[in-house]
Amino acid sequence: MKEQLKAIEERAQAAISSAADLRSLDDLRVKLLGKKGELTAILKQMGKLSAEERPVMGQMANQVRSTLEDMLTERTEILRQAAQNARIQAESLDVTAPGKKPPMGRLHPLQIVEDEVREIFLGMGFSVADGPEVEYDYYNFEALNLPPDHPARDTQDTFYITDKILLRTQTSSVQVHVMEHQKPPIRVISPGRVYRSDAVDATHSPLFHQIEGLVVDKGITMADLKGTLELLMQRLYGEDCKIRLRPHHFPFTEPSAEVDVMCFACHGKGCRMCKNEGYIELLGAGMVHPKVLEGCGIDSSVYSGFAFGLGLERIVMRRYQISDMRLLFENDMRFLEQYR
Ligand code: 2NL
Repeated sequence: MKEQLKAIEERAQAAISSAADLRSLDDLRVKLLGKKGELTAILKQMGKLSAEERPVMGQMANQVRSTLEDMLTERTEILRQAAQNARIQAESLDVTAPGKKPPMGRLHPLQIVEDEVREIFLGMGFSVADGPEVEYDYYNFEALNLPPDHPARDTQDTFYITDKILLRTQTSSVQVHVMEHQKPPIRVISPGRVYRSDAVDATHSPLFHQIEGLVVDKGITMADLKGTLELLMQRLYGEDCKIRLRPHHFPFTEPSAEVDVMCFACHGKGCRMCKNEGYIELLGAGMVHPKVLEGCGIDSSVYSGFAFGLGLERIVMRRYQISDMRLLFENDMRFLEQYR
């Protein structure tokens, strides 16, 4: 029995000092000292001993028990300390580590160029007018000298909601509202979304963006129109940029012109980019038709004005050399991230 106790103590010592964590130490405590433990099993055999031997063995068993308890306590303390150190290590915070950058949003290329055009016109004394995208037929067509049977009102091009209400096909409608409410002098631009029933391809989208401009005052001439647009293009494309006006027809202006910009790739000489023209068509413009002025309550014998309309997508595509309009609407971050 003495030897058994000695053996238990030795095995326990080895097991306790090699216990790797608090849980295995707890298992050991039960195995050694528990009701079904090794030491208890020996104490149960005490009955077989003689009266002289019993107290000696009893004392020895108690000594072993208290040695084991001390060893367990000591090891528990060591392991608890180690666990705490590990946790402190794991939870420690390096306050000098560089921060994580939050992902920053950025402006869409359409917005970048729209803002630029706004700034250019604000600098020339224009204000910005806003209006509804769902519009009465009257403001989108009729007030602009497009009577009900005019081919430009073809249902193929226009999203009608009822026969009197539609999605605006141009932002001229906004300027008609301005002319109804404001006496000349008028200097406004109206940027915004417009809608046409076009199939999607590299140069068409049923939703696109337009910036229209309108100036009405005494003595406004075609020279004001040309000077204003030339300044716009020089600001957008460089000081050496030239423009060219070609006769055209719009129902809402007379005379009307298509405005070409000198090709920035070849400076007018002719190249692949401009299909050997030297110039690239960019917008439409003209002197506001007297009928349009009169319809808005402006006396056309006193006042005259010019107006123009440009497609924002076209300007953006030219600026950044983007060949497919769909890229502007797909919202692929890998594409959009390139522009600032
Ligand atoms: C184009 C270019 C244009 C206008 C828009 C306009 C607005 C009012 C009165 C007269 Cl309120 N005109 N806008 C003028 C000329 C051209 O847009 O290619 N349109 C089909």
